[in-house]
Amino acid sequence: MDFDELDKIFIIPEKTKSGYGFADIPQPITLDKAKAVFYGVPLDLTTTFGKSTARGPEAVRTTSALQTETYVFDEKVDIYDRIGIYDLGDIKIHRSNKDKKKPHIESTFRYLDEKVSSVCKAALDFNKIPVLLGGEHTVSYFQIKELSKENPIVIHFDAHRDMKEEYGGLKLCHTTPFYYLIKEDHIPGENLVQIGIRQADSYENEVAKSFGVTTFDAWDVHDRINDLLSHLKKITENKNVYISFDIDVYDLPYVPCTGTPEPFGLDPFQIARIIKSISNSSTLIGLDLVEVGLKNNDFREGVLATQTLFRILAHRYKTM
Ligand SMILES: [Mn+2]
Repeated sequence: MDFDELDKIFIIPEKTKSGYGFADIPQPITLDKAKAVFYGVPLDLTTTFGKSTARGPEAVRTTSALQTETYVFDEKVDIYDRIGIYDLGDIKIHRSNKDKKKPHIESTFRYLDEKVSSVCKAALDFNKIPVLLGGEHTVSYFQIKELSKENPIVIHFDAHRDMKEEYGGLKLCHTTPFYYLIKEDHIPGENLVQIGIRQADSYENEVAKSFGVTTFDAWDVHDRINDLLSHLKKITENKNVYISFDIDVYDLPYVPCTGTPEPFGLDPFQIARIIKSISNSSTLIGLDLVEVGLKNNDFREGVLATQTLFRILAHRYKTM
């Protein structure tokens, strides 16, 4: 699999709604020189409450291109001196003009499963890190499934477990990906760490426990962050690491546009400390940042998402 063969599945960044590539800089980075490949999946199909995550890639591209500097202040490094980033664009999603009927959802998911798998395969073949910008959290399922052969520790930042068995009559949807990743044996529950959780039903909590998932809920982060930092450092030593980041892990006032903001959330300093605790001997193999929204021209969430991506990518991993 080659990236050239994938060309036709993408809308190039300049032709997306944003009109910019991620963190556009004067000297363009070639795919050849890039270590991280960005791509957007602007899907908002099964979300039920706030609807705006289809504009996530747009929010991130626009703020990263127009507002944020590429110098990562606390890491004292320019992001491009640490890691080359190439933006592939958005996966084309053919929208049905019918309302959201179930067969449409299923066929869209089948299509995305195939396309996301192809991007991940190409990334692995060429030793690059796929960075998926959502879109609703369902899209993470396709990427993690494909990368699960690398046996990563999966670090999942979220207000929600996303571990329901079904929701509104749907199996795979934005509240269920982690249930199916474990249930279908793509990742062992013991390899999943959920951080910042503060909304789940009792069934999800039981499922997480029976799967052997490690949880540091929002109160654990608030009350005993040092336990989390030392745990993360230890379990990621010499391991492959995958990060799935739902922007709603941040506290409600930080995320004005996401679909299901929750109080009692984390602040950016806590997130930065948690990211820094990942072992330097680990290898980042993939990343997704999902549920970023854009409403009323409010780009605050896009800035936060961009700066979070910069922190994750500027962290020192083994192969960088
Ligand atoms: Mn969430």
